[in-house]
Amino acid sequence: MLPTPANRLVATHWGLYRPRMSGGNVTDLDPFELDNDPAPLAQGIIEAHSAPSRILRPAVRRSFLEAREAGRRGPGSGSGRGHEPFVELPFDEALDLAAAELDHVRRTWGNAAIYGGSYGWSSAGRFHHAQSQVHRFLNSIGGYTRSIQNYSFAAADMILPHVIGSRKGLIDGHTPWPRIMTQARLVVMFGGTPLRNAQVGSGGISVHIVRDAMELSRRQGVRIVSVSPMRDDTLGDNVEWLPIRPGADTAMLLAMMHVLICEDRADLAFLDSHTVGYDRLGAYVLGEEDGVAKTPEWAAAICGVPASAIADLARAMADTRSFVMMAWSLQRADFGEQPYWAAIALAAMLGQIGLPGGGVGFGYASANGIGNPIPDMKWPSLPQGSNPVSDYIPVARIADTLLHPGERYDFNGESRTYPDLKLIYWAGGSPFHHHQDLNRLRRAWQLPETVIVHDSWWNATVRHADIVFPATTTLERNDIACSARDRFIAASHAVLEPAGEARDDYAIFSALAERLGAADEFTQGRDTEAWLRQLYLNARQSAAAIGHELPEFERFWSQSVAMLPPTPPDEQRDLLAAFRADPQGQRLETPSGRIELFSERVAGFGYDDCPGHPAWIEPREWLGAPLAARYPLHLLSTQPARRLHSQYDVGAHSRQGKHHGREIMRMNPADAAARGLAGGDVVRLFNDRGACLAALEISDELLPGVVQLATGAWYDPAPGDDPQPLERHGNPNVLTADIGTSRLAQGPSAQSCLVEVERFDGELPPVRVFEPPQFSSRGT
Ligand SMILES: Nc1nc2c(c(=O)[nH]1)N[C@H]1C(S)=C(S)[C@@H](COP(=O)(O)OP(=O)(O)OC[C@H]3O[C@@H](n4cnc5c(=O)[nH]c(N)nc54)[C@H](O)[C@@H]3O)O[C@H]1N2
Ligand SMILES: Nc1nc2c(c(=O)[nH]1)N[C@H]1C(S)=C(S)[C@@H](COP(=O)(O)OP(=O)(O)OC[C@H]3O[C@@H](n4cnc5c(=O)[nH]c(N)nc54)[C@H](O)[C@@H]3O)O[C@H]1N2
Ligand SMILES: [Mo]
Repeated sequence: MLPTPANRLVATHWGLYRPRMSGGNVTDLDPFELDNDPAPLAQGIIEAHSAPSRILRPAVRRSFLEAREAGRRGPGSGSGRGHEPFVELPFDEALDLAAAELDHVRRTWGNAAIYGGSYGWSSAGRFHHAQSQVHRFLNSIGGYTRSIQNYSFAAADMILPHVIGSRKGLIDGHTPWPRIMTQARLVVMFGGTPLRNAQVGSGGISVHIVRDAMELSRRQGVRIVSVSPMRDDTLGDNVEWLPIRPGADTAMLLAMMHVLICEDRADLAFLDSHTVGYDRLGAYVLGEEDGVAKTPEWAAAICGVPASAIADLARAMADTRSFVMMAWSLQRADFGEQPYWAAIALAAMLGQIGLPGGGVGFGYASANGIGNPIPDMKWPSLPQGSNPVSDYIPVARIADTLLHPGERYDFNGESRTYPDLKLIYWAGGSPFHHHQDLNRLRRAWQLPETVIVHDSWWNATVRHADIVFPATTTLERNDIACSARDRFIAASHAVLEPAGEARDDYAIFSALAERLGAADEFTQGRDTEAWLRQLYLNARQSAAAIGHELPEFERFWSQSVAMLPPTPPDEQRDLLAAFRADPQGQRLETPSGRIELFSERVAGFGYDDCPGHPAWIEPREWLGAPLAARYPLHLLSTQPARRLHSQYDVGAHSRQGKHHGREIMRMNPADAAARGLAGGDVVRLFNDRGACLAALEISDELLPGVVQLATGAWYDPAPGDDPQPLERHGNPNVLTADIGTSRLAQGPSAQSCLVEVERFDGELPPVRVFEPPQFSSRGT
């Protein structure tokens, strides 16, 4: 299977690239011809291929290996995960050991004791998608405890079905960008539209669309208001910035509703025919429920946006075709369900939901492809089989589960029990990147008997494993890429030999399945090429079902990409337009069939942290909290501009964005002056949960009181047994809190985080995480 050299392609989550080759090496990755706003993220992956931190051979944590060789169970008697050297093993021996661990656990405690949620973005490519591979494998050997939801929008995921009966407007079904920018006159963006985030789209990207959409808004003279603690979230001369205190948007939204109600601007006809609960929510907004009228003055004191600006914006939205956009970040916070519910309620009161280019939608720049007018087609993915184990945990409750097995917790109206997990299997994700309160996770992570990880680099998660398998990267294997939010299918060609002894996840799982008597079920007798042909056949059939012909496999493979046409303007649909046109015939899947501004069901759960209507509930951590007396800065751990999460942090593109080898933290000049800090200083961020270093950039793009430190610097704790070691590299998750958004969603709440910052005057400790770990031979 060989394409002509000029047609070679490599697919990533941030775009398609043409590799330039010389002497068997990749020297450059040129962006795909049709993409006029390509992401520069790709360059890092060439260097990372052979970085010193590449995992070259299977390896086992030393005291774990000693314990097993002596016939002992448990996690080993050494200093613990994340602290010990590794012993490299021949591949077959490591496979035998991993298979024995899986077999022991399933026989002794049952498959439910295996945690295989394995949350994470993996790489683009439908076949070598590591999370699908690990799920398919664990299903083939009897199942596993899974996770539900994601870290991106768990709170929204749970609240939206109660409010509009589905997740439309969150992950799909959005009113397309071109409709908004040609039909609406005013777009209010809570959380802006940071182009840095729109570089990325899960599964891959043919063309980047957000810059074009913003350009269209400028040409059309659309008024854009960005409500955000950060000015440079959105750029353009048609953009006005309304700085807002983080975590306080719900107060502002409620005050806008107050204006609509008191000035008779609420669309009572729409509220009457398409919603329930306006009376209950209205009573709360007017203060009839709790004696507090949610006036613009009330909100201004909370959120910092002037009362007149709040009122004017509400009036302007009522006077013209308007659209409410909200970034996913707002709900990764304490009570993150509330701003989402409030945004829908505001749009409903405006009566614009389902009108051309009007209404509401979420995450428009949180990823490329949201609001992309693409044909409605189901792209193929690797079948995962079925899981005989029914138990699951909400994804962000992993540390709680490990620390509190058997304890009860509330979740979306249910009372559930945390399972007792003995073995953790992770491939394609990095909990020591994505989880909050890493010092707590590190404690919890010591408890299970066995941790098995596949990855390509010695990042923090791998360093906290017992058995490590070296996985190939995108550059080293053939695959097929496509994305639910795009209209391409691409070949991703192997262009390099695997580093060291690295194998595809599929090969590793096939070998384990063989040892565990599940080879046929896992592989179905197919090799990689047979799977790629099968996946492609599925795509061809889906395309044919909607009237599009994709080329046969050989031609596709050599031409490397096939695209479906975009949806023509007259076939593009607005979110909930069908429901607007026919609220009886197109009932929503809520109990009332309508948009629920008050939900009897949610109210019935009796949660004070998520009542029956959108409400202002003071976050545990925000600038108005008592804790702000000690930790007066609100930390926003945004997505990183120079990488995808922690991926390719080892590469040059990401490392060029650091200073003194540390991640850069931005801070307003007033806050820097008050602390005697200068740009370029190495600073220490700290709170009661931990501390990390970062390099200071002073910037008036940020509201005073707010600091920004992107996620994804590989977690690099100082050695030793301090339960809160200094993190040397700039990883915000040593500072964030590991508390569910509410009992309803139990989502991650990373954005609600207070810190203090001081200059770091000590001797600067080196960042060690890009070096391989310490290796030892058996018994030394
Ligand atoms: N403080 C804070 N924390 C956050 C967030 C935040 O806003 N603030 N955001 C959260 C969000 S939205 C998300 S989605 C998560 C992201 O969290 P993750 O998705 O876990 O982060 P990644 O760095 O993408 O981790 C993917 C891992 O898989 C590995 N990998 C890639 N391809 C392969 C492969 O083919 N095989 C194998 N075996 N491994 C592979 C990569 O090397 C990497 O280590 O982070 C969350 N964490
Ligand atoms: N380059 C790059 N792009 C990415 C990713 C990546 O790792 N790298 N990750 C992808 C993933 S998995 C996801 S889920 C998305 C996440 O996408 P988002 O959740 O939208 O991303 P964030 O960067 O956390 O936040 C976006 C903006 O919201 C604003 N904001 C934060 N808190 C508040 C608040 O309380 N109120 C208001 N009004 N605004 C606030 C901040 O100013 C911030 O710049 O990004 C995706 N895009
Ligand atoms: Mo995400």
